Amino acid sequence: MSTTHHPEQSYHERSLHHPHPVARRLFQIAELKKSNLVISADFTDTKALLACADKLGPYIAVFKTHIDLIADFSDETVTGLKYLAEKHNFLIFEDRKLVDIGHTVQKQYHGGALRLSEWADLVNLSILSGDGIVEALGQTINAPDFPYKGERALLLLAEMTTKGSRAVGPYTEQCVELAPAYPNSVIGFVATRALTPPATGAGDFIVFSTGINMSAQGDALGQQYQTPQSAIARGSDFVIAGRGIYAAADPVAAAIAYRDAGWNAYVERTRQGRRTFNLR
Ligand code: 6AU
Repeated sequence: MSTTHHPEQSYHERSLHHPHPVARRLFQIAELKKSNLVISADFTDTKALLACADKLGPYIAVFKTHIDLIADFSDETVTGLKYLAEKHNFLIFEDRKLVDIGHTVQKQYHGGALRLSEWADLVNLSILSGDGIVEALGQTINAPDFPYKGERALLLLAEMTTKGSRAVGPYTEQCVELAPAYPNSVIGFVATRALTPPATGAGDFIVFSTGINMSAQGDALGQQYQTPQSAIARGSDFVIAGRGIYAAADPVAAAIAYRDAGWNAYVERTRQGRRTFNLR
């Protein structure tokens, strides 16, 4: 492994230079709310999902859903999420992990039972099936008659947090190689660390790190955690926490603590004006 140091910019500066409008909005929200926190709202009914979005909305940059967990998913879910995203100024990230042939994912994403394109600013996908999935979803979100043109973007699931994850090595490297070919759709990665050196404008890939918890090391089913400080120090841009926040005795206090930990770590990193990048 070789470690190099690269100059890097603040969220504000990145919001000015990023070529994709969704990325610019995300950086603006982070800067405005002083938050790089994403709540992973893994609830199973609409009422609990919307209550979480309303209660924690002020402290987060992004609200992450697993919409297929919502047993009573309906128009009310969609309308409520869109209303609260507007009210609290956050983006919505559907953690759908699309992975199939292009023809199928287009239908899973646009229309279908879950209507992801209507309400999810961000959706993630795996490139296990190759480039076709990225090409297909890119075609959908950039089609001239797509109603949310310029308002939707993709994240590549480049690494996973679980013990024994196979999303490593050549798989991760292919995510990094492929992303620059899709500047109109791919804005970043789900990964445990920075995968590319910092860049301005084109080539600025935003890293979302999950597996974030300030008090646990993991769970009984293979999840492995790092702290917000560790993820940000390793070059992550946004930290995703679920049970560490919503299962805490006081979720608002937990959200504030995670937000402050993530933000302070970011301030510290950008104060140094550079971040470490480990090629491996
Ligand atoms: O903080 P937790 O452990 O309660 O929740 C972690 C959330 C869950 C997972 O489905 C998701 O993050 N996740 C992901 C994502 C975001 O794609 C990838 C991964 O490798 N590990 C992981 O936990 O909603």
